[in-house]
Amino acid sequence: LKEVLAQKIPVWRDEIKSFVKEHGDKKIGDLTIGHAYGGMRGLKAMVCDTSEVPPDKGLLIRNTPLKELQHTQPEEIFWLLCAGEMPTDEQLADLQADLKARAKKIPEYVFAVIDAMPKDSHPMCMLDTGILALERESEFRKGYDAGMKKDQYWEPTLEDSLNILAWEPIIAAYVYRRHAGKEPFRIAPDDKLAWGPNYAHMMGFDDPKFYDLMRLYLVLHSDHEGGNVSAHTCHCIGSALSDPYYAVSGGLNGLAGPLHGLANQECLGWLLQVLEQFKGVPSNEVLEKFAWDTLNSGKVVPGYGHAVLRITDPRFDIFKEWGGKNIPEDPVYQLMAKTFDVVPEVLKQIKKIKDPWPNVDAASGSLLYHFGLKEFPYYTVLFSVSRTMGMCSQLIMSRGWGEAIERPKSVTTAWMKAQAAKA
Ligand code: CMX
Repeated sequence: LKEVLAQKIPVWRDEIKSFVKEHGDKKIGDLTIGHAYGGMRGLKAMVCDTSEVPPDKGLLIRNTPLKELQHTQPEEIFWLLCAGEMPTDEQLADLQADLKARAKKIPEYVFAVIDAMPKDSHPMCMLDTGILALERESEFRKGYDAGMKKDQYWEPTLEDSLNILAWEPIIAAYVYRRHAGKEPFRIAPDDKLAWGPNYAHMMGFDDPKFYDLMRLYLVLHSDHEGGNVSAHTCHCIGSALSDPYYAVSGGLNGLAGPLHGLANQECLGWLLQVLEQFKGVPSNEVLEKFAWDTLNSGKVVPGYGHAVLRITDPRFDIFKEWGGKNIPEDPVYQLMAKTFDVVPEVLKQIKKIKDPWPNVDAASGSLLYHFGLKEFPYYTVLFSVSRTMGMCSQLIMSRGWGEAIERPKSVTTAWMKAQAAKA
């Protein structure tokens, strides 16, 4: 991968530099007071080449629709995110062997750091702390301290990223077993398994169907362009030339929010509450009333809506299809599928909601639950392991073309009011 990027990155860098030199003063949009107070929604003010999310199409990874990538391995997706093309079989085997070799070198102190935390600390906090603790290993920081040139920044960023990707499933599996009180807390990796199935194995799951679900889960959550909270946070921290351990850990802290990655835990809770209250899958009418009750109590219906998408999330479709093939009789799966018929029609009646359709989180939890992964607070950790591929590939790209430190200008409400009066 490093050899491929060494060919491509200088070309991309030159292209971007001359593009910005020639067109840097051209206007690409208008900025309103609403943007500044409204979470900068839709504002085109950052660049991400690894993936994009057209509101009417959903995720494209390097221009390829996700549905065309659903049978791949996550390692292939990481390659695609970084290099812009799929690896050959030989390149894939090389990356997989590299990750396995790195996994063997995980520093032992990370487990002691996690062991110092109470067992009921949130799994996301344990994971983020583990990644942050490993910052001592950063090749980027060592290179920077030794006076590395700007053109070389991407190389140790790749090196750190590969170590993080090799080590994170081991830490995440340890967090799972420790948090759930399943001894032994550590299960050795199986060298015969690929990255995704190996993670499942280290968590203690060895059903081939679950291996496949984990593979799919890690593919589907890998990236979602640059402006979402986790990617943007990681990008912002990285722009200060903080190394990937700082940046990824920071991004994951953003993923831990209930409006972002934590929604998958909340969504499954919502489905189980329905099953418990109605002693099984209720009728459409009952489900509709339950959705209205949720909304009228001031809560969101988790798993529905999106800041960018305006269609059913293709990741939801892919998971739903996988469930239909593999676990069609499961009641939680059946309820999840039924909510798809009911909830959008309810949300469409609320004018302010721009997207009434399900996002990825509406489906994932029900599938995990079927296989016995019932510890909801853990679900965002799975999301994190996958999203690390996106965050790291975005960091490698940014360091590759020498992106500037982020520094938007904030203004006061008094300034905004003065602007409004002038306009
Ligand atoms: N249930 C109830 N209200 C909803 C809603 C839902 N599922 N989706 C949006 N709304 C509300 C918003 O809370 C907002 O209300 P206020 O103006 O009173 O604050 C209003 O509708 C307009 O929101 P929007 O412009 O359509 O959507 P946003 O970009 O503001 O928010 C999101 C997007 C995902 C946070 C929101 O749809 C939501 O809270 N959904 C439920 C949680 C969820 O599934 N999150 C996971 C998203 C996937 C991810 O990024 O990880």
